[in-house]
Amino acid sequence: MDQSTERLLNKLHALVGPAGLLTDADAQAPYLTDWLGKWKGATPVVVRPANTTETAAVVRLCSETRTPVVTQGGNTGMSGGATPDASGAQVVLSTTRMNRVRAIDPINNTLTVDAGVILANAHDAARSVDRFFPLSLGAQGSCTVGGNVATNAGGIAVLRYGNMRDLVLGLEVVLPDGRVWNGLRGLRKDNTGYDLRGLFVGSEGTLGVITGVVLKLFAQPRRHATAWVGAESLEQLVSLLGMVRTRCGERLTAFEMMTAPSLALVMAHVADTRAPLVQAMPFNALIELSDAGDASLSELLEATLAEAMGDGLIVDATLSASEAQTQALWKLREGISQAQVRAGKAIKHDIALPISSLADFVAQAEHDVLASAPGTHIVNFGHLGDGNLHYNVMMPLDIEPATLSARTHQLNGVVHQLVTRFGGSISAEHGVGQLRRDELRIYKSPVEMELMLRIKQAMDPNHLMNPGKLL
Ligand code: FAD
Ligand code: 2HG
Ligand code: ZN
Repeated sequence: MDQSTERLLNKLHALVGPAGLLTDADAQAPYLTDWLGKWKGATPVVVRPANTTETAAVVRLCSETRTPVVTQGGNTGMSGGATPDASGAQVVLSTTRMNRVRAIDPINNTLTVDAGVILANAHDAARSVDRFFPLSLGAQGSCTVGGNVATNAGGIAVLRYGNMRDLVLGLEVVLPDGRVWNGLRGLRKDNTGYDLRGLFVGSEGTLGVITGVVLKLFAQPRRHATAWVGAESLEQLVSLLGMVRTRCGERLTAFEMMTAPSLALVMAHVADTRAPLVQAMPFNALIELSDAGDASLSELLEATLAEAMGDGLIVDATLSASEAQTQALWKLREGISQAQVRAGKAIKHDIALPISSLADFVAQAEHDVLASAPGTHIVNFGHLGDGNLHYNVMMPLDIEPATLSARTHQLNGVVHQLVTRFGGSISAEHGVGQLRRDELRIYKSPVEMELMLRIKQAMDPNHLMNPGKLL
């Protein structure tokens, strides 16, 4: 260890104490790679401040010593945003010790938490006052509220409640020079200038460290109805989405799509999964209604699906009859990421398209991907109700790194050019991180890139906050 690193570690030790520093290689290891095992990095130290004051002191010290900072929450991100680079110069700042619920206000319908609070614990806190926080995703047992803000996370209830951007009322942020911006307001209306809060949503650790969040709460749903349906084509599922929206209104809470290969993959690689009791079909959807009142949702969903079947939109459907059946259906959907990790290397595309273009896009993409890489296995699933597909292409587990890299480059070009032609986005909900950083320049306009770079320059002139990510 050189002298300047040793001095830095001594100063950090004085700021956060021994419980706040990890220097041992084994203890650091989980912080130096991502959930997918795709990126690996190095760091002189993982710092784990206990509160905003300590975070501010750490960031100020890093600013004075020109030390780059990589903020990390639950480390479940899918774009490599929380992994330091291999230089060994970047300090990892983990928010996981900042895990207090600060305040709950059931009259204002707000929950104020430290940024390191795990999403599932925010759900529990809301439930403790008979309220509901709706952001819901497969990683909710590990991801943090701060990470959800920093990536503008989406998940399965966006079509009803919006993504994280719509669910955050206020933020507290440690700025790159160590000052604290206290924007922890629980207001639905506040037209006092530029939307600073909005700037930090989706900023992926490049503009500051989020330390506190005010979340919007909703009425706790009391009734649920869940169904699995099978259809011949994606056009039919898109029409069904329109019909369910019209018939069921805002009670429609989730509309998730899985192709037959996605379903086969999860059943082959995730324990205790079995096919739903419907005919095997090329396109399947998991639909959920929920309501805070007493309406009988099962009857409503059953009648809607019977009409859809009568119209020839779906071939078969089953309504969940118990909580256990509902969990089993959701396990099929939420196990797909894990199944992909076990089955091979996935070349991932987290894309958004206008819902009206989804079916044409998928037909064309299948043609183009198979023409470019014959025999390839496409795993296509996602949040149909948001026009968000996880359009992943599987490669074998033992593929050579150079071959994987060439294939990734080739297929990213094929899929993303088509996404652009259809007016879509190359990153719907997982963020840019390292994964899409270089492609961003191709698919965003020069004006957008320049505006983002100027904001970065104004807020972080020394480029110390998560360098090498997003921009
Ligand atoms: P991390 O992975 O630790 O960090 C992600 C980014 O945020 C990094 O750039 C990091 O620097 C930055 N960051 C983290 N905390 C802070 C902070 N306090 N201040 C500033 N910057 C910060 N995502 C979805 O949107 N929808 C899904 O349905 C979904 N499903 C998933 C399912 C599985 C099984 C897994 C593993 C992931 C899934 N994800 C999904 C991706 C991931 O869970 C989300 O991106 C989540 O929001 C990341 O939170 P985190 O705390 O783990 O952040
Ligand atoms: C999901 O919707 C996540 O399950 C992960 O966003 C998607 O693994 C993926 O590609
Ligand atoms: Zn998703």
